Amino acid sequence: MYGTIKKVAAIHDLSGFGRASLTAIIPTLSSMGIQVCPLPTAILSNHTGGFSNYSYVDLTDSMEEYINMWKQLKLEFDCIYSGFLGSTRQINIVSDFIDHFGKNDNLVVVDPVMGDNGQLYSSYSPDIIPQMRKLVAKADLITPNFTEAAFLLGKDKCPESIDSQEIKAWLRELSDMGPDIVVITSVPDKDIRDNTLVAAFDKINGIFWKVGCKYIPAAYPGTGDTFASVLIGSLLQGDSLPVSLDRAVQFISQCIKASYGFNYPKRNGVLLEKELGILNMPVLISGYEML
Ligand code: PXL
Repeated sequence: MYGTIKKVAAIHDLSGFGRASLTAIIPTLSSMGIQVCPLPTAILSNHTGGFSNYSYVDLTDSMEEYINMWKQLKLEFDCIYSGFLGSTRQINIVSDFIDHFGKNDNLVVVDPVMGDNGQLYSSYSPDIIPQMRKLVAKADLITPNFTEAAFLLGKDKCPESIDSQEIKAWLRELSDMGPDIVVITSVPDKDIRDNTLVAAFDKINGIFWKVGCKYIPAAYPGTGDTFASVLIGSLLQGDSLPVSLDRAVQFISQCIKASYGFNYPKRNGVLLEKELGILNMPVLISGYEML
């Protein structure tokens, strides 16, 4: 028998420095006992969050041949997980990839990576937004941050905070685009002061969830990738959606708290390597609630 390790096809860029995308996703999922098979979208010297310069090799033209080899190898994946794309043209490639490798019993996750703090990332132009909606329609689960959720919903601008009724409407509207599960991260809570939420909607069961944590004034690039990786790893390990959300929020909070006391540039990312061992500790559920 070949073994029972689960496999994730991870469609993201490789950024050499800064602990974002594949350099965060591979160690996180590997630590959770899951094999990551990367399908790189671009190669950068460093991620674009907080660095004004970076080298950039767009891999759009090599992806088709790479995927054809995977088709010849008849690979099968327990999860397809896409994130940062190297060009708008890659939307069609990823969409075809989902058509070929997506099955009834695997999990298709689209993290519609486009921006943060109300702004698009510098490597993207606004024409990514309508294209990304096409990919979202094919996903079982999406994990936009608050800014990306506003972009997908065509909001003129990203509000400063949002109450529970409104965020539920956002979640429902995003699920109407296709996905069964919508998870919005970094939601600034209007109802509780200094609170940041992860808010989620499970369309099949009609349940809204939230996990809150006290706002920490520190934004480290790459935490969205690590968050989605823990969420996916936990779901693949057989945890429920609220437990998986709880584990992902706890892990990111722990990484931020372990990093914040050290005085180094936030753009270097959280001290992931110090914390990965926690992912193998028994799970203590701490804070999920119904929204
Ligand atoms: O973490 C998202 C991300 C992924 N890839 C690249 C990025 C960013 C965020 O800044 O720059 C290249």
